[in-house]
Amino acid sequence: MRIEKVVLRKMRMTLKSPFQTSFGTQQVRDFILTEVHADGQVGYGECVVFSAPWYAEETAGTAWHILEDFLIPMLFEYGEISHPDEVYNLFSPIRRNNMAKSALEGAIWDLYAKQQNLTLATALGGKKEKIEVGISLGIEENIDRLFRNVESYLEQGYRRMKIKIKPGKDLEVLQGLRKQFGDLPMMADANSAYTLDDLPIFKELDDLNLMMIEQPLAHDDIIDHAVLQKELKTPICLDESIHSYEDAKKAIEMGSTRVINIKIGRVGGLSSAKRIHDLCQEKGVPVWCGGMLESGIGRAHNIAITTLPNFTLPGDTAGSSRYWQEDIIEPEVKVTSAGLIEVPTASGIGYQPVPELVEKYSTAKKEFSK
Ligand code: OSB
Ligand code: MG
Repeated sequence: MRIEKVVLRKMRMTLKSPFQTSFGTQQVRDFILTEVHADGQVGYGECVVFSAPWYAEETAGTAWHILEDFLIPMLFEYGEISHPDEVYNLFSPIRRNNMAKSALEGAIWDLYAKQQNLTLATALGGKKEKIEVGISLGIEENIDRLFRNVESYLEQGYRRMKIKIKPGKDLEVLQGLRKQFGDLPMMADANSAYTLDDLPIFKELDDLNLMMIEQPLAHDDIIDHAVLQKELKTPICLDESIHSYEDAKKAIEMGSTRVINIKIGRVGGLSSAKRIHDLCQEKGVPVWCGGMLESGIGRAHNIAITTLPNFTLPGDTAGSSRYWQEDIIEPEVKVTSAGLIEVPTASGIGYQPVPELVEKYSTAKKEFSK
């Protein structure tokens, strides 16, 4: 395929309720949608940036700049793409900026799958018809609200709860949930809020039979995580520390992580996500798909990658209604009462963006032609 046109859209959507992590609270989601056009077909991608560089260094502003001034010109310069795997290498002279890269690469994967008349899941090599999902619950100032959230999402079918923690909102909260909800599959995500000085807290968390503790220490660390992992029976799962195949390889070899959260945007696209998946499978490290509070477009990509066989743990890809009053795709992503999402069977990402809704939530649009 030869990409003839790229469309970027700045999007602004508002979450149903504020989402609090150890690094801050957000309710307004500023992100970018990408379209790539070739041979009369369109592929869609989502750039999963936030408005501020708290989770990662990229923002909606930096990603737009990198897309407009570097990646899109490189793509037009390149010419014929025979397989989307080529795009990761094409973009490799640009350091990091993985979410910007992934937004274009994902759209190219969608377009490629549509041209082959395959679902994106099948094009990636996935075989599952249903995927198992969990839900990520933010920190709540009012603890009763968190308990009510857990109860209500359990009723809706979600079978695994991820609870955000930060110093002062950790042990007591999780002990309370354990007491109230018994052996519910539960894990914690610290988003880098702790240091090795907090070992006593981790020792106590270690008695709660958590599925894993996600990114307890610094976002750029793999050494201290290895030290901490040796002290714990609970697996550590890295999120923020893993940006590439090489990062995953080093963290596994160091013993810093026993599970990896794969986010397509954080690792620079679907091809990279797939390589990390394959490496983890080879090393006996289970993976799951993380979330970035995506719209339906990004969510559809997450569903597709989760069909690969080593995504053996439920991910954070909850249904559209957990986030949005109205999602921008048709049909919405639905979670069954058994905590499953049925993988769509239409070609490409398998969901259609609704033009009026995409328009409604767009704050800017720019077209680029070769
Ligand atoms: O650490 O996984 C994370 C949301 C924003 C930034 C970072 C994270 C998260 C989540 C929510 O945990 C995942 C989701 O529901 O999309
Ligand atoms: Mg995380």
